Amino acid sequence: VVEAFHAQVPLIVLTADRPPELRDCGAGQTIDQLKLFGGFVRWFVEVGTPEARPAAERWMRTLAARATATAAGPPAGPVHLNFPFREPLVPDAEPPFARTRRGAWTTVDPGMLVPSPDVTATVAANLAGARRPLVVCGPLDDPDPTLPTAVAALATALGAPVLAEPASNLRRPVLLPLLVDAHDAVLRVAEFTDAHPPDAVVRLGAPPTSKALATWLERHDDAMQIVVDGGGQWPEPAGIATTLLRGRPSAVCATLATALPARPASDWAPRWRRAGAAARAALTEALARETAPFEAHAVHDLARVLPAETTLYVGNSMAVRVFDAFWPADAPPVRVLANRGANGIDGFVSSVLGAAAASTGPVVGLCGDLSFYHDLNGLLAVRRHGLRAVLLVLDNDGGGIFDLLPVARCTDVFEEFFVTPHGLDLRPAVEMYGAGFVRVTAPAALAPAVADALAAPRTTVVSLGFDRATSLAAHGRAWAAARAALGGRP
Ligand SMILES: Cc1ncc(C[n+]2csc(CCOP(=O)(O)OP(=O)(O)O)c2C)c(N)n1
Ligand SMILES: [Mg+2]
Repeated sequence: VVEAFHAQVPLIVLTADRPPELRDCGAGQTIDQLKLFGGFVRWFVEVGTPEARPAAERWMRTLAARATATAAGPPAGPVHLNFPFREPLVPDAEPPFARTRRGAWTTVDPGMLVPSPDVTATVAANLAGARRPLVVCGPLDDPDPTLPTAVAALATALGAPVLAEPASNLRRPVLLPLLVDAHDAVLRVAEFTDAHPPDAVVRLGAPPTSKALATWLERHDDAMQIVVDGGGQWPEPAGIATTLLRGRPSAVCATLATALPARPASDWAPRWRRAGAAARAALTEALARETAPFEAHAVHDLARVLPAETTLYVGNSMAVRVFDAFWPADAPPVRVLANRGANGIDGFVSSVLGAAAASTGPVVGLCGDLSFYHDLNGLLAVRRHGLRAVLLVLDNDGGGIFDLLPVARCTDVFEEFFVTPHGLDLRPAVEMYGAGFVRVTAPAALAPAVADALAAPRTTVVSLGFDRATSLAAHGRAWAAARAALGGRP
């Protein structure tokens, strides 16, 4: 519910409850469910005990229509309906009355949020003066098919390079000529970033996954920072936005693009793109030199073997960061999903299998071992609903991400309370649920294992076993290679 609230996923939560007279008086299996999810729902309704009256049915059906419309947004999100029931908790033999009115009781038009013409005109006039503009796209799962073209039109009109992370779902062919590859690696090189300060940034989607990008944008709070928001949210934890433009993102981008005057050719965007290409080539070479596996091998291999129609669900912690840093711009345009609202590591297996239930193409999940373990029970859906997915588990026996934090120096408590290694062999648990299990410990064996899993008739878990210390050192070598390629000091 929390993730759905933050990620603007329409969700209707129906909870069954005791009737009012059994609440708060020692009755078993009864807790206070009123507004149980606090501020994490768009709407809460205590529905009341059912009544066999035509007016009650009208209310129930109107409620269904309204709850659906509220969950659909904008902004989309969870709606919680609490249904108290009295015993005997079984339906009457015959419905009390039958209606002929079918389908949705009330159809709701949410209207369309369009940018105000005078504000976009002002913003466009200000942007017209920008010499060093950027377009930044954070995690976004916007089904609007016109969005990539609109973003491309805006970036072209601005002369701006596009820093679109793979989870923005905007790395579509129309945007590839404008895209900066490996922007996370580029932004780790101070010699480059110091020489390329932006004076205007247009941002779409959730805040960037790359910490290097997020902190660098934060440092430039003197630049015009325009945040485009389609859903009545405030996707701006850094507090640097100069303007928040609300409206359908494609409409906002297209309107701005049209309002911008032609501008002289500049080397600004090509310089970013050349840096990105050099960084990418250096990362790929660095990866090829590693003989022991680490997370980046998994990302690199998925980019090679996944068909374009794949849904790739990326878990939190290192998975989403390494995916962001190592997924190449020319990878297949898979649909990327990630729980980037609350960034929880919980519920991941269920999230992936839920996507598998709703997808026609292959579904692949990429996550850490603790994330996988946290929702092991979610694997029951494989059997129960006959679902097929590939889960690639980055198994470093604990939370590898904490090696990157200052707490890693606190060696007395670090392993036990932060890394929390479990030492488990996941195979028997996975096999208990009827899924296949493959363990890989050499980089060369990974791509064939994933390809086999994609072709297998059942859900398969591919576990990449590697060492946290190896990963840390390999990451260091990869960033050093990218830095050298961009002329940074070692
Ligand atoms: C529900 C939840 N609990 C705790 C956290 C804090 N947390 C963030 S990353 C992480 C470790 C994840 O370990 P793993 O899935 O193995 O990924 P790795 O860091 O090893 O790549 C934890 C506990 C969280 N994000 N969500
Ligand atoms: Mg781990």
